[in-house]
Amino acid sequence: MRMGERKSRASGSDSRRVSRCRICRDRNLTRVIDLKRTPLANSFLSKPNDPEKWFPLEVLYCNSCGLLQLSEVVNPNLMFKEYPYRSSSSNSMLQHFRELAQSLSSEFITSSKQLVVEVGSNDGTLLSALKERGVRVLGVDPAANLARLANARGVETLPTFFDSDTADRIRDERGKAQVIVANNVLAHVDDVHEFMRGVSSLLEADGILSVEVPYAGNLNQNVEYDTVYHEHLSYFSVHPLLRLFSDFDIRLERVARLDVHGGSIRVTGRKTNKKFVSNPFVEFEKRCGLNRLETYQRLSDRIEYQMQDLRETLESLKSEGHEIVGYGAPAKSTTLLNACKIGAETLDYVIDTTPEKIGKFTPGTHIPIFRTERFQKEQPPYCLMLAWNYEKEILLKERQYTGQFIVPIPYARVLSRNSSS
Ligand code: DWN
Repeated sequence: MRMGERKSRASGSDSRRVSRCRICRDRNLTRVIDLKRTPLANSFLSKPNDPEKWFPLEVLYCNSCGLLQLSEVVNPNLMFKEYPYRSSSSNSMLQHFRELAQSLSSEFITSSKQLVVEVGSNDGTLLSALKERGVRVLGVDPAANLARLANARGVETLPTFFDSDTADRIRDERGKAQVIVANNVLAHVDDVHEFMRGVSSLLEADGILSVEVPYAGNLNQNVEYDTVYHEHLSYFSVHPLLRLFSDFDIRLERVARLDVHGGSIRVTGRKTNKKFVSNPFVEFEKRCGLNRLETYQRLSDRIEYQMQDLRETLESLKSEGHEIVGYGAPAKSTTLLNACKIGAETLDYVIDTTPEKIGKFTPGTHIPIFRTERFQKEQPPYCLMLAWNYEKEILLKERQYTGQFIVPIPYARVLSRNSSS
């Protein structure tokens, strides 16, 4: 039992063990990362002693197609039916989606009759920007709370998971889609073949699929172990994606590296029955060793070192009597805090801007979450930047902060006062 895991253990129906690779179906899977049992990343508690479910958090490497994937698949109904994460929760992501709307509409949409469908459309941030450009849009998102937010802002959103049935219903009622967007969604999908069957069925003959996923290259390069949590079933590199796309007549045409979420890739594919060619990115990944088991076995050792280093950094500050708080309550902080065994004995509180998180307690570690204003008023001497992927935005926003930020990834750094790292 882990610290805090005094509550109900998950019942069998809440999850299943993986025995075959999600993409190539091979059984030759090797465990490369083990972050032990953790609670669900976005299961914030109303009261600190509310029951919570814990699950193993292990990453497997497929020795056949190279996909990194979790060993345990948690029932998506436990994670996505009410969802506390909003795409609009940072200026960085608002700007990111405005730019994406501009590029999608200018490059792929030639008529207001053409349809853009976003799977995992969240609160409608991207589709709202596309709609402002006169694009016909439709959202699909299983989170009832987010679908309500999107519909209230005029972005029609179906509150359901995406699969071939949903795709056929959309096609029959509204016609085929010229563009399907899936940002930070494919990594969350267990049956990716069913997902791609729906994409292929819904897309026009020359339709475009635009997918953003956290990149396994960044996970490896920056030791981003906290981006491993139960919502993220897969950790993609281009090589396995190329194979998945081609299995469903989607030719991968472009790979772009993005800074968002600790480093992501945007892969753009076009539906076609033409012959496929490999992508130069696959050669880049071979040079980086992303297609080799030993790369991720080494990553596991680097993760253990970084977690210990962070623990020691915080313990040293606490032993000197300093107060430390947390900045942001991202999903990734659930992994970081629970895997590193950092709890309320270390962080006095965490702050966040998300209405659904304020007043709640962090999963597993039960640290209270307050508004940012408390941090700005109290000016605690140290602040662990749990939302480290927004370092620049936070440092700019908190330039009046008189204390010192501690940035945990890629390694524990204590920033000097009023400085960028
Ligand atoms: O895949 C996913 C990624 C894309 O988004 C989802 N499964 C879940 C979610 O992951 P996350 O929660 O780690 O995402 P963020 O965007 O890193 O979360 C940042 C958190 O920090 C939010 O709760 C908002 C908060 N925040 C804040 O309190 N003050 C963020 C900024 C920039 C701030 O100034």
